[in-house]
Amino acid sequence: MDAVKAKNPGEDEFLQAAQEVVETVWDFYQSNERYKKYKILERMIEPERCVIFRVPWIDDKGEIQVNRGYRVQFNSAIGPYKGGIRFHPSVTLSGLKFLGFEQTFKNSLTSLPMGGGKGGSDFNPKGKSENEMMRFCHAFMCELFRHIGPNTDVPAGDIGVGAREIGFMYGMYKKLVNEFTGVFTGKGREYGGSLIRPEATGFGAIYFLREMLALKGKNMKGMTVALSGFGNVSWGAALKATELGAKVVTISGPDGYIYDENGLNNEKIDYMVELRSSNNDIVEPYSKKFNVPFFPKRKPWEVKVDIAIPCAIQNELNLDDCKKLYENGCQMIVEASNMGLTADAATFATENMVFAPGKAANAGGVSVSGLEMTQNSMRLNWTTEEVDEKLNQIMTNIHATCVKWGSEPNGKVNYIKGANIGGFVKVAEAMIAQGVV
Ligand code: 2IT
Repeated sequence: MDAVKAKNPGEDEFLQAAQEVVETVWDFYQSNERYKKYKILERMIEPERCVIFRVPWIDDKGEIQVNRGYRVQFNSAIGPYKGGIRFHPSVTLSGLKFLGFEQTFKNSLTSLPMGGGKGGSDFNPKGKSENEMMRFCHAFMCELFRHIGPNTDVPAGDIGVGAREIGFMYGMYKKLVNEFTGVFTGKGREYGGSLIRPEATGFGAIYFLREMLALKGKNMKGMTVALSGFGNVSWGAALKATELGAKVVTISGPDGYIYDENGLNNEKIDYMVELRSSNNDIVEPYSKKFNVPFFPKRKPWEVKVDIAIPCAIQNELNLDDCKKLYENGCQMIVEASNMGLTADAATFATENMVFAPGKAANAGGVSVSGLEMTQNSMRLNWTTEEVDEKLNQIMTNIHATCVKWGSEPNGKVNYIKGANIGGFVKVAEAMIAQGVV
């Protein structure tokens, strides 16, 4: 790690993700002479390629704006680079390297043939008009198109990038290369998108949670759940958790959180979609509409719940939050966001509760992306039931992989270790087979 730190100065998020993997796979790695001989860990920590580019565009006032675009192509040992595009003012190279690194392990865990990548821009979608969104997406793609392709790199959405933005980016890609291919996932249904893709990350996290509970002889019925965020991931998780009999009592935004004692229902979950499309990035209107308390500038981790599911952004749940949850009787934390817990919080949660890391628990999104790629290659569409059943099976298998590699002598499952070793093995074997490239 000293060498990694020296080579990547100031990249705190990337170093946090790398440190966690190095720590948890270390004993396993040391016990395998081949991995050491081929310097697999050293090579895996170095991205294959990072592209950084200028994105100039013109806003509604006619003024020129300049943003920075990125695509981190982390690892292509087991398939084309695959991972989302994030538009958020917090986007940096360090952030995208952490996400691309995690994505490599996550995609390996899905068992589908996808390498790891991530991209994005420091562009802030908040308050932008539809025309501005389109001009920005087109400008972004005017450079990105030369680095991606259906067998090279297949982006998707992430924070700030939904079906609308994917449509704009896909349109410009298609115009520039003059080819209709499955180069993006998360596409609209009309032009190759998969059913269940919007729900997939949230549904997958709840399927994973169902397996965690089953291992303890429990189920979702009557469990109270705190969610953060009110975007796509939070929405899908709320939908499936509610369907399975749990009571979701919080959602949140950058402005604070709402506490809905009676729990979300279908009408309220539908309203989450409306809130998101307003593009204001605030959750407070929910409290007015449904007459429930709103806690400005606070995080939902102070309420009494059985299960907490961070669904927003990296490091959104710190050690203090984690201790508060624990003291209030929370038994499980499931990361639906990528690296939602700070490193010390993840350690505390693993030691004192049951904790599932994002690269295992939120793999449902990219799994259905993989299924979208399959459908595009076959030029046919599966039904809702077919896709959902495959997603369910993939999440159940990822859980089994975590149990296989993460079971401790005391009977507890260390899901961080299980996910990291489980994801590592396939990529490592493929890299060894392909030689020093
Ligand atoms: O973090 C993630 O796994 C995603 N944003 C989804 C990536 C994808 O390619 O569907």
